Amino acid sequence: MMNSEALFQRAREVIPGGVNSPVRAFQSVGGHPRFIQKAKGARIWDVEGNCYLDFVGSWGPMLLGHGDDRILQAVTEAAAGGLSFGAPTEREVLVAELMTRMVSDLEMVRMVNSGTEAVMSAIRLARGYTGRDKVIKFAGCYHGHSDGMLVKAGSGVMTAGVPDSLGVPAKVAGDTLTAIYNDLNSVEALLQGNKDQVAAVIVEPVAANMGVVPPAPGFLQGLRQLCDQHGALLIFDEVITGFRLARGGAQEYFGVRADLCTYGKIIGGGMPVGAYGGRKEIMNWISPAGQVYQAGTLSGNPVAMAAGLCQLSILAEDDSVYEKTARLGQQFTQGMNDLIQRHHAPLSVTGVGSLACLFFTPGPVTNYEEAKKSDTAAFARYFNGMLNRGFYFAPSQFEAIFLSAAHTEEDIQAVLEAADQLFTEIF
Ligand code: KE4
Repeated sequence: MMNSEALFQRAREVIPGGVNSPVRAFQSVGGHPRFIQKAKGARIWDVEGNCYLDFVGSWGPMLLGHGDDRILQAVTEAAAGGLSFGAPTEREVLVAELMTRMVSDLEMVRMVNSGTEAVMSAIRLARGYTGRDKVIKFAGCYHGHSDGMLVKAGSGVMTAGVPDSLGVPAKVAGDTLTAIYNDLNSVEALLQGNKDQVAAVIVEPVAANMGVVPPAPGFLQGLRQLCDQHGALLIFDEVITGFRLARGGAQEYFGVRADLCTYGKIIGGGMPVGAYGGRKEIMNWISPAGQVYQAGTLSGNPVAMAAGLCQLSILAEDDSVYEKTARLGQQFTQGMNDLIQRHHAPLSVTGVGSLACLFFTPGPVTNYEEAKKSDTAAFARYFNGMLNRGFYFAPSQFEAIFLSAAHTEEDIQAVLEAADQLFTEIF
């Protein structure tokens, strides 16, 4: 098998930028992406056979770790019965029933094939339900690549330094209003200035696409109140936080109810699955029950549903996953804080549960503008130093560290020791 560099050369001839998703391309950290051959537990192996402790976890789906034998068996058994029928199956019902049992207030869900589709559909539903056109999002939050969401977006858009994408018509972008994360006044000003025109406020309950930026105390509760006052729906984009922060996601973790939630990643167990859901009186506006259209050839795909059903069934029963990953998150953030102090390093660390981020700015980082102060060149040196030591982090400052139940305290200790060495070199 060719090595990563040669494969990347070949890939760039036939795939834009050599990757099927921009942030994978290592553009902001230099060098070439590692082409991965296999993964198991908390580890991945590249095509040269190098082993890495993985802190990306496929950007969130791998809460149980890679290649969980129970999920592999579920997928294998499902595949033996055929890959796709384009007709309803029992498994889709089982997944929807399980999700609505795990998340209180979630009464009905529709399966789609990605987080982007889930968000795009939830926004169309909010517009159809309210009869309003405008949507408020937050600078630095990323909600997938549907046109209206590529306005001051985070993740790969932020990494590329292109806050808005070409190809999005001004009249479409014009219906997307941008507020400041953790700033309720900026939301209220937009709602007041667009009276009775805002269909929804969409928020990452923990922003994890500008690095990890936790909601300030009262921020999410404040959004709930503002949406109630102005007749807008509150959409929690839980593509990352859903079933990760808690069984009931961010709604349970923070005790704030959203009107609609979007999901992805974990609910597919590594297979392409997204979903959106909420109260029946809203969801029944979705075709064919209602007049808001949305469809998909592979939605509820039986093999993907088997993977999602298996992972969610494990999470529904096993409290230790949440206890352990939260404890590992604490160990990481506490250990990093100690190192930052000891090295007098101009860094700050954030974390919520099994999500964390090391910002290359002294912080505090509470929003997009503050996150953008990060020294991305220093981050690149850290990233490559870690990669060369066998630790695989997201190749961008503006992403998250994803911990899994397959990581151990020894793994976290090893990362902290490597960071200690690197900080000595860098600072
Ligand atoms: P997908 O269409 O990539 O499945 O989901 C889009 C999406 C929606 N909402 C949130 C909060 C998300 O984080 C995402 C996707 N997350 C990125 C990681 N920052 C996916 C990685 C990538 O784009 O390659």
